[in-house]
Amino acid sequence: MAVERTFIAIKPDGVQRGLVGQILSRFEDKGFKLVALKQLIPSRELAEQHYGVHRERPFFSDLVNFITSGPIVAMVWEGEGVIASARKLIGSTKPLEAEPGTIRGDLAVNIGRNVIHGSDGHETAKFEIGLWFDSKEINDWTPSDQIWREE
Ligand code: DAT
Ligand code: MG
Repeated sequence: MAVERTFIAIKPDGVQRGLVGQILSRFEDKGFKLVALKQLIPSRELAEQHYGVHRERPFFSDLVNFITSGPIVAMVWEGEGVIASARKLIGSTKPLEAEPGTIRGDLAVNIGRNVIHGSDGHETAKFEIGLWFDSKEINDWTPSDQIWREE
């Protein structure tokens, strides 16, 4: 399986509730590599672009209001199959339907406060990474224990 990159963001509820550390740990523990990270309060324009596919949905304005309401932690994670695997770690969009053991399954109740975002495919990952990060903010690096991660 190819090495990929995905865009992950801890939403304002995750930051306000002090869940940043344990969410980062889940991706580190799994063995994925962090290649970019920053905290920011998204502008309306950025939020509307990010959620552009949902523009016509009834919840769009609530979603944009929520995501711009405070700091988020934006990240790029790298690894084999990381796009689909991150979605599994995150769990279903509706937290009450998300399996225990997933981030949403363990840490959230409401769909409008579901703690974390993760790209849902190759094209969206590429689009979202480019939207949220300048290429200079993304680091190519080799973990010193890389040999223990490979077969
Ligand atoms: P995901 O975040 O799992 O990729 P999505 O892309 O379908 O889910 O929707 C983006 C976000 O919009 C989601 O995390 C929470 C919100 N959302 C989705 N469906 C909703 C609904 N029916 N009511 C309220 N908010 C919703
Ligand atoms: Mg989505």
